[in-house]
Amino acid sequence: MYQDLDAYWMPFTANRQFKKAPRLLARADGMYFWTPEGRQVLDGVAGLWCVNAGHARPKIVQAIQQQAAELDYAPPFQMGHPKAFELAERLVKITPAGMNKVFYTNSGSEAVETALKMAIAYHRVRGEGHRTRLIGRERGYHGVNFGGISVGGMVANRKMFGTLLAGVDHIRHTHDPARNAYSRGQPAHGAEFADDLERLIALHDASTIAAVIVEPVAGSTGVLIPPQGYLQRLREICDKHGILLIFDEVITGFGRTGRPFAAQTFGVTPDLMTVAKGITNGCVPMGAVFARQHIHDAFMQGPEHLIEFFHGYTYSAHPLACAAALGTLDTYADDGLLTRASEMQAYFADAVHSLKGLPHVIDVRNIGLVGGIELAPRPEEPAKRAFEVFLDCWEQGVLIRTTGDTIALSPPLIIEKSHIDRIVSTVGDAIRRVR
Ligand code: PXG
Ligand code: PLP
Repeated sequence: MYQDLDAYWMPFTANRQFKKAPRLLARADGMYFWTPEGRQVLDGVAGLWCVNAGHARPKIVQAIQQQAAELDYAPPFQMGHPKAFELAERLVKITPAGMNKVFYTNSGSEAVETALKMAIAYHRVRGEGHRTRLIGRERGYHGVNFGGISVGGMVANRKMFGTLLAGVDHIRHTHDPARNAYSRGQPAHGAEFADDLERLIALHDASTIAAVIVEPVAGSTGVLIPPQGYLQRLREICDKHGILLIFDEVITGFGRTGRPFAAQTFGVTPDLMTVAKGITNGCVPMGAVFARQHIHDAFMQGPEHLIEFFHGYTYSAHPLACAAALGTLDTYADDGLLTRASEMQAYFADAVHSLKGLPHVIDVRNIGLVGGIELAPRPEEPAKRAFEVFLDCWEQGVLIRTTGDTIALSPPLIIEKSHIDRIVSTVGDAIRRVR
């Protein structure tokens, strides 16, 4: 095995800790990873919320292999290739009604930048160039580029990086454990948190605001489920004031909450939607923005030989990504995976809520195949207790994720009840073992 770990500066990783005791993955199939030594590890987090159909699915593998041999690259500016168009047509068959335009990116972070620029430019092409402000939410995660960290609400991701984007403000988050601890599915209390948007509109005036961006379910900041009625109320306020609503569905997209998109699960349609991760089952980097027809159409004016939207990436609609995405949609359809979370969620909810009452557990949250188990932080050592649970589970052969002192579970959607039992019992044992 190759042992020199020095040169690689790892992303979102405790580099020194990792290099003292590396955790390497060498192979994957179905619900499992294997380490270079051949130890089997059950995947409780779909890689990083992305491998929704499980690992090494044949149709995806073959699609990528064939595409590499047939057309390795095609420039995306002023040129196209057939699979980019085929994929867009397939995607808009599963998006919420009316969201029928697709703009490709290579990651969730790029999808967010694209959606924010689209929103500001949309108002400008309609003669409302004064609408430039962007509103995010506390505890939001929208990737790591400057727009995304500006509208995001994770302090650690923002504080090191200067003044960020100007003209951004944030509504309050929806986490309310005093009223909502141990809710199954959507919490009962907190629709009124959406009214915080009215406060910002009163402060800045609606005519200055381009868009509001939220995750329907906040994943990275600890699995925060929207209170009943909250997203509906956000939608109403945006409509009243001519503000675009952007759902960041990078985690919730492609079946995670029981429908293809969380917009459908919660019955609220945004104007723009960002996706990534599950679009290719994590196999080739890809993201996208879905736009409503009227957003796209607003740009389609002026002389026809001129570019309408000055934006795009060298690798937008990369042939390997498009092929992987088509193989992924086939696999999701073959196995009914875009609705499988709704079939499994009652069993999954019972399992994660069985952890209530264990030492240090202060809340359990769930929706679809997402679970959050929040631990009390150890005094003076925030995040350490959950990280020790993560390490303990790894030793026991189960991969989980932690963010702060919350354990996040987001298994591949092919999961069976026996896997759920194994993941939750391993997490429970680990929680009992850490102090
Ligand atoms: N928006 C949301 C809602 C996300 O969850 C991004 C944007 C950025 O996507 P890219 O592809 O640029 O990473 C994400 C990514 C975690 C975790 O542990 C979650 C993400 C990324 C890394 C870790 O919860 N989500
Ligand atoms: N930097 C330079 C110097 C470039 O020429 C380009 C693209 O042509 C980029 C950055 C952007 O790269 P990408 O399109 O892969 O995002």
